Amino acid sequence: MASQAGKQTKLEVSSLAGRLDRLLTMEMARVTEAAAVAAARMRGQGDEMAADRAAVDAMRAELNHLPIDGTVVIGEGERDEAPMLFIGEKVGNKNGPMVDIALDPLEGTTICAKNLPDSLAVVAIAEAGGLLNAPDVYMEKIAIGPGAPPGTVDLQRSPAENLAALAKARGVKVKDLSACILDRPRHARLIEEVRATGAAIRLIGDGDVAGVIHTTNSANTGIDIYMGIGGAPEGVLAAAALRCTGGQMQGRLILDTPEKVARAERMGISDPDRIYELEEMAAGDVMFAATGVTDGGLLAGIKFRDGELVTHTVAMRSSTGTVRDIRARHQVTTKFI
Ligand code: VTB
Repeated sequence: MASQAGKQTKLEVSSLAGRLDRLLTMEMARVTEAAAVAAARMRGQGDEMAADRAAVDAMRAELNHLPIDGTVVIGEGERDEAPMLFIGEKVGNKNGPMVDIALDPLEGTTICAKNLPDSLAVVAIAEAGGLLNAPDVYMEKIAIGPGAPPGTVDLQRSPAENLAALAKARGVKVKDLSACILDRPRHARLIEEVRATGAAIRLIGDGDVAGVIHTTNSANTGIDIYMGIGGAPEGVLAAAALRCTGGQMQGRLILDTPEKVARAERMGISDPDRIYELEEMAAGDVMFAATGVTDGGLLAGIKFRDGELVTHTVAMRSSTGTVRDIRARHQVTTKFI
């Protein structure tokens, strides 16, 4: 019986890899488009909660059309703190494979509330068991784009050592590099150390999913490396994106209280100091989609025009490495109002 069940899972997984993910990648774009449009109505309104709620409602409705038997593993929070899209919630119409879902209907609620750059609606899908079940704690992260030799950056090395290794790999000087870091008091020392090397820094207010993804296209974004401590859920989402684009990333959960260690243990994490490699945060076949809510370096924000609206989405999958840049003009129907 057990081996029968094992076979079944393998079959499902191979069909996900071979067929369904082609369709799902495009369907995921619809999911993030809907969430982004809903949130965009709230841009600059100063109401983070309302913007998030609008995005959550829209994303959930769209997710339930997908032909998947999905479980949210990275969501709006744990069951008792989030009314919808909580960790463990089942989504999809069940006519499809079992998959893990990581989502953030509005990554950068504050950015959206102030209408600043790079707030996104984001979803990632992986084979069941493929995404790290991270608790909602902080994660120390380091990420670079594709093309450098494996192991070029490492959380166990100093910022100066990592920057020197990246500069060497790219054939540039350290002072030619640009690091993206969240503007937080906890990063005072990191910022000082990076400044001492002569590298440039882009301090961002929020939005480190975009911050990490920026490293994969440094020619356009001007960001070569992401460093510092942000949310662990955002870390898993960014890892899913990097699995598709190529690049390197490591993450270490910050489990600095017994309560956090216990929460992580309940999610199956036994070593609180473990450094997760990219493939350990997002394993197997992975798909990722993000739609811009506000204008940013990664994606344009939603544009409302007379009778239509324009969305800008990136949709990608790891099995082929295809990165689709999708600009869509939608007729304004009741669906989007
Ligand atoms: C970061 C940021 C996110 O959470 O992950 C941040 O990139 C971490 O938390 O956009 P703090 O704000 O406590 O530093 C977000 O701001 C999203 O909540």
